[in-house]
This record gives sequence, C-alpha cells and structure tokens, in this order.
Amino acid sequence: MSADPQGRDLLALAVEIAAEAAVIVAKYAAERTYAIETKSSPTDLVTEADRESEALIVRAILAARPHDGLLGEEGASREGASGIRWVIDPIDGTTNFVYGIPAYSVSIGVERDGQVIAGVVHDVALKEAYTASLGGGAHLNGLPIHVSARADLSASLWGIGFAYDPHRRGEQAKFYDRVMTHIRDVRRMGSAALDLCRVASGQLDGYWEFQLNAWDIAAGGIIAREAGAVTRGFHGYTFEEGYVLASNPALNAPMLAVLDAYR
Ligand code: LIP
Repeated sequence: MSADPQGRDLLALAVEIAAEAAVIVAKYAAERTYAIETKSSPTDLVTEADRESEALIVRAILAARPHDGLLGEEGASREGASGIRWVIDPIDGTTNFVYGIPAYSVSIGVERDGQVIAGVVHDVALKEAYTASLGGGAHLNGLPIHVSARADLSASLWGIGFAYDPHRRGEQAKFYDRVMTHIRDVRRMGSAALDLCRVASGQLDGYWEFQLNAWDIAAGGIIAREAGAVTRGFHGYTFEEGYVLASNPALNAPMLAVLDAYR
C-alpha cells in the first residue's frame, strides 16, 4: 500500500503541534506548581497543564484547518465540515505526570471519515516522537520501527492498564492474575499511547487494556499497525470501543484465545 498523501501532510502538521504542546507540558513538569482537580473518580486527575496543552492544540489546529472536527479528552468537541477529525489527548499518562514519573505523552490522531490516517505520540520526558501515516510506516524520531518477532506466548512481555473506577479495577485485576500463567510478565507503565508505541518498536510484545477512550488509542493504534502490529478488540467489543489487544502478528490469536477463555 503506498503512503496516503493527505495522511502524510496532516501528520506533518500534527507533529509540529504536538511538539509545541510538549514544550508547555515540560514547563509545567519542571515548575510543578500547577492546580490539580479530579474528574470521573478521585483517582482520575486533570491538571492546568492538561487544559493548557489541549487549548494550544485546538487553537493551532483551527488556525491551520478551520473546517475540521475535534475530540479532546478535556472537553474539546466540534463537528467539522471537512471529513477530518482530530482526536486529542493533551497529556496521556496524567497520573505519571503528577507523580513525576517520566512516562507521559502528547497524543494526536487524525481521522478521515472515521478512519485514522495519521498519528503522533510525543514522549515529553524522553523528547521522542513516534509517528505514522496510512501506508507510510511507523517511525521513532524519523527512523523506521517494527514490532517484535517473538512467537512464544509463554516468553512474551505485555503492557497492561487499569481503569479509574475502583470496581472496574477489581474486575480487571481478577482477570489479569489468570492470564499471568500464560505469559512471561507484564509492565504497567500508565500511558496507553506510549504502550502502543512500545509494541510498535518491539519494547513490548503486546499490550491489552479495556474500557479506554478514543483519545487514548487513536494515534498509538495507527503507529502500532504501521509498525506491523495487529490491533483488534475482544470480548465482543471493537478496538475503537476501547477493548484494546495489540501485538505482533504471531502472538495475537494465542493471546485472544487466552482473553476469551477468561471472559
Ligand atoms: C490513561 C491511560 C492508561 C489507563 C488509565 C488512563 P490518561 O489515560 O493512558 O492506559 O490505564 O486508566 O485512561 O487519563 O492519563 O489520559
């Protein structure tokens, strides 16, 4: 498949805007004097930095493309007339950000008629940019990246995550301990966008989490796919509905069988 020209052009704009937002987020990370509030639960945090990052991203997108649609974690929501929609997570990994754990990112995905055609995940602390456009492959700081080749499930390393809702977390935890007997180990690193990028670069063999939002997975999903990953849903839900299973092709069906066995 040849690179989609519009995907490539919109990626260039997304990369520029994500880099600007990363400067704001890094400034707040250094100063550590920002206000913190809670959202859906006492553990679901939002900071001044999340809000300012999203405001900057929205301003920059509408300045360049006034007819596009928007969906942002911190409330940006706009029907566009162009068929293009920007899906924004101004800081993915906000809990890490608040605790000073260097694993949070600015994530921007671009959809055309509902299909993601470009994505950038800018790792603020490591100053690394993961990028991809439809048919254009996936890159880390401009260099091509690919998923791992590991085919043995029992020797595979997986990223996982937990919801902000304590009840759901309990359900997820019960589920995870059963899966543990089938794999090498897990890593809970706190940012779905970066976890998907680690699958893309082979730092993880796979990642699964459920009940995520579009902004957590839009950009990371295309980066993983363009790096050779299979991304899909499970338990009767789709990837786009937030049931995320992403891995190299060899491990996808075996892990799906395990996930379905413990439904
Ligand atoms: C977070 C995800 C993470 C998930 C958290 C939360 P946020 O996104 O990146 O994978 O486990 O529950 O959804 O809230 O930092 O943008």
